[in-house]
Amino acid sequence: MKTILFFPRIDGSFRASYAPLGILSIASFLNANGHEAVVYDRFFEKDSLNDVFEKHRPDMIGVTIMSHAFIKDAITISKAAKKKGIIVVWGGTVGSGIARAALETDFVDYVSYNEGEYTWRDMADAFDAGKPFDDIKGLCYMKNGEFVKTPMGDFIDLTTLPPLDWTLVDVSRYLQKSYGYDNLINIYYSKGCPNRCKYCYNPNYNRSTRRCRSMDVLLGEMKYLKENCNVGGFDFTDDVMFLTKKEAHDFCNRIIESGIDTCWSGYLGFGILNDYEDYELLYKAGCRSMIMGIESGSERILRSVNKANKLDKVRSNIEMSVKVGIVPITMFIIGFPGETVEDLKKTVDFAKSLDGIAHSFAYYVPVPGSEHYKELVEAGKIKECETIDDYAAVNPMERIVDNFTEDIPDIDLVTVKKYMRLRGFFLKTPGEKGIQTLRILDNTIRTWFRRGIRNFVKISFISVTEMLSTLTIFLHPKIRKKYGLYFRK
Ligand code: B12
Ligand code: SF4
Repeated sequence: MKTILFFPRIDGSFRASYAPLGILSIASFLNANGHEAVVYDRFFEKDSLNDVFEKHRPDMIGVTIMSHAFIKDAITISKAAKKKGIIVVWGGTVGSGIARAALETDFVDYVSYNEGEYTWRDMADAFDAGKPFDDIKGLCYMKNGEFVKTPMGDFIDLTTLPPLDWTLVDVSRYLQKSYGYDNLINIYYSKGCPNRCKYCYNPNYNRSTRRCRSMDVLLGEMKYLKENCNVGGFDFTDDVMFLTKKEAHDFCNRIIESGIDTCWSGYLGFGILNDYEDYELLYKAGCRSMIMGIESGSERILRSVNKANKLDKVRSNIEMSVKVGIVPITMFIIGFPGETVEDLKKTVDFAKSLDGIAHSFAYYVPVPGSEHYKELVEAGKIKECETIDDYAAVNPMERIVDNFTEDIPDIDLVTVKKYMRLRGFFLKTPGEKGIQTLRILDNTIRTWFRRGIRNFVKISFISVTEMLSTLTIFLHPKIRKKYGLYFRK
């Protein structure tokens, strides 16, 4: 069977482009199992869909949906494929959760939910053998007007998957600049997380499991990318990189022993590495920055969302990380259900007390499939989207979709977020030559060369508008006073 796996484009997105690991993994697996699959990233490829279908003549296409923002282009791709009589399958983290609405359209035939490798192989085998897809695990489809969801297959033992075939994408397009190092590419070591934070997709999507890839395969890929694709470092997209101190030490020691001279970053949980030597070892193995989800400075909120963070550990882990030269990229979420003004004040105070660190503040958005989402639907606080157009209209994270807090007005949330952004622009973080703004500028200019002048103009416009909009915090002196949103110490 011939397959094209699409990564849809988001018009006007100012986000950096990451390699599409999910569909790259499925394509690598299909090719290793005797089928033919190519990966097509619509952020870059400019050929018309007709030309693409003429060139590859696929029997089936897959579209990944990992954000609502992908839906608009996914519809364009799918409609064009249906006109050619090609079977259309949607998948991905968001795609899995919107199966019914997708299948109620006339341009999606199947939704493959959760991991796609085995499901797609089974579909391809059945297609070649002229058999129906009815009993294939991990599929949703319509039969006689009824929605059918087949049972989920077993989680894949990731150590049995072949290496990602990086020749299926143009690696040079995805190289990023980050804290103190250049030309880094995203890659993954593990999938999932055993924790049960109420706002996260994990307990539902990965059933709170975590699995790792073969370290030999991973090191082989890293070596290949360094030697052949001008890759300077790696950005691990794992939900959480290590569950135990031992795992972290084994990982670092394997990288050191392999002789791959590289730098890397990833997601680090708190309270796992509590000794200074742990951070020294991470640094020795090439770790130069770590994304850390603090989420809230209010212990009450942390407990209410099932987040295991203890604020004393958060502080000491961050301090040790800074001391060895690993840049902490800290994330907070504001506007959790039930959050109060007092909680928000605690979060602002906590963030400010972590000196010299640029924090990322995001608005709380209920993720379909999460515990919170279920609770909010049951409480009648959110109405589930019904049609695919409703889903396409959701704009996660960029604005407040709904306010579920106890007593925090929208304008307070907006002002706090903007303050943190403005504060971050002028910070100089360890490992960087200049202030944060220069790094943002550098990544923006790169889009000129990678995605063309039109995108560059769009992205520059959005970046500048966003930077300027942070200045509106000065129009709200009362809110600044309420939360202490000042720049002097
Ligand atoms: C990298 C990443 C991004 C990149 C995406 C670029 C890219 N090219 O991949 C960027 C930075 C752009 C991004 C942005 C956002 N992201 Co993001 N992102 C991730 C991250 C960290 C890794 C994805 C990945 O590569 N995983 C590894 C691969 C191997 O797994 P996979 O992608 O899940 O693919 C497998 C299956 O899902 C399935 N599958 C996937 N696609 C398809 C397609 C078909 C046809 C089939 C059959 C199967 C299938 O099979 C694959 C192989 O097993 C995930 C978290 C995670 N660890 O997965 C979050 C994640 C997907 N992101 C998430 C979110 C919320 C966002 C944002 C909305 C956040 C924001 N602050 O704005 C934005 C959306 C952007 C926008 N403008 O709307 C959520 C989605 C939650 C949900 N279910 O709704 C996740 C799960 C993070 C989280 N913990 O909440 N993200
Ligand atoms: S938020 Fe992080 S720690 Fe919590 S379940 Fe999700 S991935 Fe795990």
